Amino acid sequence: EVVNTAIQEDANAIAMTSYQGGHNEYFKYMYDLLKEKGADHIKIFGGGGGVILPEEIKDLMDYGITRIYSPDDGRAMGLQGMINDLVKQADFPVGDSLNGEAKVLNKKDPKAIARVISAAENFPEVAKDALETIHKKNKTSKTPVLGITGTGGAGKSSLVDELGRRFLIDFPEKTIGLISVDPSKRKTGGALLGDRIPMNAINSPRVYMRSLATRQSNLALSKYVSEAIEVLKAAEYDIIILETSGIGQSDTEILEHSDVSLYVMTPEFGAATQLEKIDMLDFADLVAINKFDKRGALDALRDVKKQYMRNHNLWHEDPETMPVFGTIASQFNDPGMNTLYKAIMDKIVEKTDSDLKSTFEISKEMSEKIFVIPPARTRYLSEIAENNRAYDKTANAQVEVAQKLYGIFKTLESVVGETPKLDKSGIDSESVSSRATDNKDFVKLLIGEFDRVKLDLDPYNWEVITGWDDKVNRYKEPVYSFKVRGKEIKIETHTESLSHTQIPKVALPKYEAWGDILRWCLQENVPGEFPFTAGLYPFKRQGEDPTRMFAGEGGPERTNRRFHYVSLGLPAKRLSTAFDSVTLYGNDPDYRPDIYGKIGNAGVSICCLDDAKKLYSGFNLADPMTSVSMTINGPAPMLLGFFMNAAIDQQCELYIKEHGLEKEVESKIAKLYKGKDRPQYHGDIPEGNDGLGLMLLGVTGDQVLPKDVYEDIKAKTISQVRGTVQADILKEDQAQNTCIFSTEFALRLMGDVQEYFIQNNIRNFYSVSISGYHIAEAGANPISQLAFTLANGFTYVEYYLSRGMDINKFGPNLSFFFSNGIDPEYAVIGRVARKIWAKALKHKYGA
Ligand code: B12
Repeated sequence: EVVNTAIQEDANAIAMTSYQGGHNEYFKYMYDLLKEKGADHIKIFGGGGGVILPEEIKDLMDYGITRIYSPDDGRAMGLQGMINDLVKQADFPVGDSLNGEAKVLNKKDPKAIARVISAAENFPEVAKDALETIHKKNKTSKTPVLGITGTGGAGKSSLVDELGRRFLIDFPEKTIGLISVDPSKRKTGGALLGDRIPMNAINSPRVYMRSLATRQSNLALSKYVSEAIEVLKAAEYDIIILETSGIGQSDTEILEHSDVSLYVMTPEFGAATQLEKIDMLDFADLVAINKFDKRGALDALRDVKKQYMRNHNLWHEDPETMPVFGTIASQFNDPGMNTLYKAIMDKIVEKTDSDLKSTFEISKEMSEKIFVIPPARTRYLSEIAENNRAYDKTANAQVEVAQKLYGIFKTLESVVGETPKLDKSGIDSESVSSRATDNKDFVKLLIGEFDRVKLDLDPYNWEVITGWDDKVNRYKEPVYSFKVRGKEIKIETHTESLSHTQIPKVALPKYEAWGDILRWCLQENVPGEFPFTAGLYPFKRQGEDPTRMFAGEGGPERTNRRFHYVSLGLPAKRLSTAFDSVTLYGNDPDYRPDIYGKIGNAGVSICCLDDAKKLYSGFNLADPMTSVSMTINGPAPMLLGFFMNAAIDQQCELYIKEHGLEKEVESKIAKLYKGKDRPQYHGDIPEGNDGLGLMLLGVTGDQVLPKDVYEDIKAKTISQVRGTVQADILKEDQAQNTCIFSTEFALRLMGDVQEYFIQNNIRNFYSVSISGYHIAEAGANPISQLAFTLANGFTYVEYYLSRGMDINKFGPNLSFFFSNGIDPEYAVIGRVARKIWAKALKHKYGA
């Protein structure tokens, strides 16, 4: 893809960052491919921080890579210095000589096409003869040109991509030539030819695309556009699409170059009178109102249709028949895009001699955005901020009340000479009045005042105040017991120091005033109690260190050996799995030279169930002391499927052994395999691995056990497994980029997984690890890291709620993961996160 792009664009150089390993193979393959395609004049520049070692840099540069920049280069030259160095070596005009390319254009060799266009652009004198031949040849050309223009940011490139995709499906044999023109900046003369970025359909041998810069100010088209079109006509493409940069009045220039024209705008054109100023509404054959999901889209559609009628003197026609279409190009199989595509093709057939009669089938639906978050809920982040501020405000007001009550209480104590008794309703007035002698009236007044003020105190907060001493005492007891998911857990509250001093694990503040106590309980509190500032559970888990055994390199056996090595003899196995980039991007670790070097590099390669079985073999995945985390996102549902099935098949294996069914099962497997080789664990089984999970390599439990037995084992296993799958697709979009599906589709998959978790009682496994780490590594400070991460978490909450899931059912399956650093804010990142999350979940979402 990279090499083809560079050739089509007649690029001078490719600049590439490679951090994932496999750079030696990758860069050399790129070089070889360029050479093979006769394009080794294209220079390759690269970088990859410390990942590319100095001796590798030398080796790559000896091979022919122009320059690999190292971190030392970064330090010595600075980023700008490196860019300047790259540009200096790559900035020369191409196309200074032609060698008969014009004569072979109809072979559609991208290199020849690209070169003739460059010559026309950079060396008109050199290209003169070739262009003359081309012009002569084109006199009989019937290739239609579709011109597309419109306002900047209207989504033209995505729309062109969607039109191209439909064309390629509609006409399985036909080809597209595409020219995209981007504006040159007047100040620097440079242009970012970025129209390719949103295009996916063009990665087809039936498409040639070339970007051009306008090279002149205030104009939508490059001077050389007509020559580029001529070149593509001579190359005998079946349709030519010309997309322009769209800057105001010069839009109409496109009409000179096109047979059919399309104007692309958005609903946000301002007042209807603004439409008077759009020249293209006089001339365009068709109009698309893209981003039709924006507010006011239907009004815009009506206004533009009316304007079109006015401009074209179609007063007596039905407005509905005007060629104005609402589209959402960013949406898969958008009905509006389908209608637009069909209308364009019909228009091309009507206006030109081409044989492009479309058989594309369309429905009568209108473009309607399928929202992940319902439009009525888009203010959720503001609502959460309002909710949490309201909580703080109420808390402060309650603290005031509590402090007042404490003042009265202390006064009473002083007047009566004894501490008044407290009960559920307030002060036990009997006990106090009976003691009061000379000051009866005053005491009565105080009690009355106490009762009056107390009306403003939430009964829950009164319990907090009156329960404080008990709470303090509970942490003074030697053992604290609490329940987690119905299981009673007992934990020692103190550790003993060298001098036999008892050090409390949880030390409560020595407050006496009720306001202080209440503030602390409402905003901090002990671990395990709302708002969970100090932690989710009353105490840290015992018998399990808060460490993970992190591994991932090579194939599953190698990583399995490493997992056993790092966890040998430890009671808890907390396996954390890093996958290689091939797995992260959902690719098949096949004989593909572009990914070959990355397989098993900086992560383990897992591409099927058997790989997962080998990876975790010898660890009982259903054991409460085993927990597995998987750093996987794009293909998370698939890898989770591998993991769950590996766990189920382990339990099937234990069942088989327990019931002495080995022979029977072996013969069933032998029958299934009919003498073919079975998958196996390669190499020696390491110390600590008892082979659990390897019996059913190549088959699954349901193939060898009765259905009811298998279903029982499955249901039990998946409700027992412990761990986390990262799966946070929003942060992928924002920071890490291992996206393999659209964000919408990936979110739906996440929702499906969560629904499955609820239906199947999967309580000990987190369906997502909402990740701040990646956001931090992409440049966020601790504050913005937390803000983005929590926002992502709340987005999942809103989305799952919109699918009808119960917050109390999916809430426990959500987990978070943050990055740490040396700024003091990091020291409190978890506390702040828990506090914000808890207040929102409880008070906004009713959890
Ligand atoms: C930040 C980071 C991330 C972030 C990236 C966020 C983002 N949006 O940019 C996140 C968290 C997403 C990430 C993820 C992963 N990462 Co990472 N990551 C890093 C880290 C810490 C810093 C890289 C960086 O940006 N440095 C800052 C840049 C500006 O400096 P530089 O790298 O030194 O580059 C200089 C020059 O080389 C030059 N340069 C670089 N490229 C180019 C290109 C051109 C054309 C030019 C002119 C110059 C140039 O300019 C730079 C300025 O001086 C490195 C470790 C490290 N300290 O290098 C690991 C590291 C690269 N990651 C690594 C790994 C394994 C991963 C994952 C595969 C982990 C996993 N298994 O899930 C994933 C892969 C994600 C993916 N999409 O493929 C490994 C790679 C190991 C290997 N190849 O053997 C590293 C080395 C960490 C490690 N030691 O384990 N990572």
